[in-house]
Amino acid sequence: MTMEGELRKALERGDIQPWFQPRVGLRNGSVVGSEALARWIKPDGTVISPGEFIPLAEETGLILPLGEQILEQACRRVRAFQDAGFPEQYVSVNLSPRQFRQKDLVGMVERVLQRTGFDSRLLELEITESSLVQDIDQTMATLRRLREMGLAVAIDDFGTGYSSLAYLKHFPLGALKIDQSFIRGIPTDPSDIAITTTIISMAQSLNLKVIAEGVETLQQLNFILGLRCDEYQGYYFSKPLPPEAYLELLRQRK
Ligand code: G
Ligand code: G
Ligand code: MN
Ligand code: NA
Repeated sequence: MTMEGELRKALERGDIQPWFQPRVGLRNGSVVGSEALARWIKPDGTVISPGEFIPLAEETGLILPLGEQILEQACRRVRAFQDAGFPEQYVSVNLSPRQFRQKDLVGMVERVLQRTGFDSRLLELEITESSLVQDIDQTMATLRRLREMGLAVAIDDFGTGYSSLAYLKHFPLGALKIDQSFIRGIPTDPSDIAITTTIISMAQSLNLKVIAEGVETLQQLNFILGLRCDEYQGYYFSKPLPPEAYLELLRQRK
């Protein structure tokens, strides 16, 4: 079977599922929520990472049904975490540019929230800078409607794209996620230090939440702790986890 055929079948069987990487609040070190990251679980248990199937899903248009399925599964799973005694757990879900521009994105999100009974204030959508700048008027309209529904939109991989800083002022956004490439050079690379420091202070001035991605060492964690960054995620704390393991982690830290 072609890879596309296999992907279609996996989608029908529900073999593509979200795993969850903890997001840790820097104020008190608690796990405040997670980023949902898609995994293709083959019938033999092999786990395929999104880098290997998201690009194909994008090319073939399968990203639209796949994206809806991941969003719905993420809301169902996190709703279960909430019901299990963690009522404030939120989740952040990635949207590729094609998903962000899909006709009726807002309606799709609304229907998923209804089907799952998920609180819109606990859902964040991650888009990249390239999604923001493709059609400014449409972007503004979509962001406004999402904001009215109570959702937050975060800019993912911030600092690696080409968006104008002026957009940050005009678009109703919720958060910036500092790209892991900048965190990697901390605490030794002077450019990465300057960029990270600047992004955090700019986010504060614009009243945006700021999240450091790809934190792998204690030195990196200590550096951002000194900068009043809001949250971090990365292998230093945890890799993305299957839902059962994520819930277990929440329970152990309670
Ligand atoms: O989990 P991992 O680090 O392998 O993810 C690799 C890439 O795949 C990242 O850029 C991530 O944003 C993207 N990705 C992961 N899950 C999803 C998803 O559910 N939808 C979309 N559109 N992209 C995803
Ligand atoms: O593009 P996006 O930021 O959505 O992708 C997140 C990706 O980064 C996921 O594939 C996730 O598995 C990966 N990731 C998360 N934390 C770390 C980390 O500390 N180090 C590295 N190298 N990758 C990470
Ligand atoms: Mn992301
Ligand atoms: Na990112």
